[in-house]
Amino acid sequence: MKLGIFGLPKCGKTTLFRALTGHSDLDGAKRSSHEPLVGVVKIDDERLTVLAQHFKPKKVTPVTVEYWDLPGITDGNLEDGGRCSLPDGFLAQIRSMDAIIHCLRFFDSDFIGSPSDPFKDFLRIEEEMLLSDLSIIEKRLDRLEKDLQKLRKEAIKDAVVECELLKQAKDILDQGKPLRTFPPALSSEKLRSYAFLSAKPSLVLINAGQEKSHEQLARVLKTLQDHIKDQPNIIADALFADNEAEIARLSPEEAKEFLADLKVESSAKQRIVKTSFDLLQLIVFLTAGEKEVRAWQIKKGSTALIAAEAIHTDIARGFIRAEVVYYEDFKKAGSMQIAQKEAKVRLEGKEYIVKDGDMILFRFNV
Ligand SMILES: Nc1nc2c(ncn2[C@@H]2O[C@H](COP(=O)(O)OP(=O)(O)OP(=O)(O)O)[C@@H](O)[C@H]2O)c(=O)[nH]1
Ligand SMILES: [Mg+2]
Repeated sequence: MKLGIFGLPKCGKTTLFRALTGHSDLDGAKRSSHEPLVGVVKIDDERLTVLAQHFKPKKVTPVTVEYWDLPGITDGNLEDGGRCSLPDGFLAQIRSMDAIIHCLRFFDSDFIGSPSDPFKDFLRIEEEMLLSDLSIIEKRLDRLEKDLQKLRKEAIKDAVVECELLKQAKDILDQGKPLRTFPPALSSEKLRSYAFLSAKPSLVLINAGQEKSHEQLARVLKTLQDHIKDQPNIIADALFADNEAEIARLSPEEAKEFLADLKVESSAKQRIVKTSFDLLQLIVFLTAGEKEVRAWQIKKGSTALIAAEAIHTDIARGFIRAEVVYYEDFKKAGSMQIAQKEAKVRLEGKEYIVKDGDMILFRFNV
């Protein structure tokens, strides 16, 4: 899973990146460069720990998340109604992400001119995204309309369907609405291949300074949440990224103490991973044996065949059946033999819909 962090200059992207990845060795030179920073984070999963105790495998492999700190947006002068700009290279990078994390500044600083207004910043960037999507659509429509005369008969039907969809999408943008509110932008293969920015799964994160109270934070978060409440594919949350970046540098024991002092249960890092899974509608299934105990991520609603394919195409090709036991049932039973005796191990076929927490053993034949 690749998540790209972006936002206006100096909104706290790199601080957020550090909070999420625990990276601390970011010197000034690296920070100011326009190269993205990439951090891979292993997702803590208590289930893997329990399974590892049981199977004593050679290897334990958790699911990982890749965070990308994407500099690149430049800011126009607000007073002049200036536009922020999303350069092409930056757009290409954003399009290759599974989801975007939109970082919003909610701290004031002597070095940054304007006072922070997260909601206003959100609207500004969203507007740029709409314009970027609009320009793609207009170019494509232009091309398609020219091509229509030259196309072979069979290809014409496809082009007409695409044209129609693009025109409807353009209408939505012309009304100032993001494409995530246009269902075909999420469901149609044709439109999805454009990777429209305003339809991309988005996690909007308000980065609050320590001087802000929880009440102030709740208020701006609510404004944002009210604004997006009827939209799919977007979730808003808030955090104190500076604090969280400190926590991320501590040992697990120290972090626990620090969190207890702040009277919060878990770090934002864990919460944000969970939110990202929800946003992307991902679930985890598990495989366990003496060689390896491993967590795998797949889309919610995936069949056993797709799960098999996530491991290896050979397993999918030679699929015979899946032996499935729900993790909690296995844990209660204490061993595979007992789980089997209690009839908790089921034999499932290719079409079985995998659930979060299923432990699966694939039987296959190659
Ligand atoms: N007061 C305060 N300052 C913060 C906070 N978060 C980040 N900063 C400061 O704001 C400045 C910018 O933070 P960065 O995390 O580097 O922001 P950025 O978005 O990565 O900046 P660019 O990559 O240069 O666009 C730094 O000096 C941070 O120390 C915060 O919560 N409160
Ligand atoms: Mg930065």
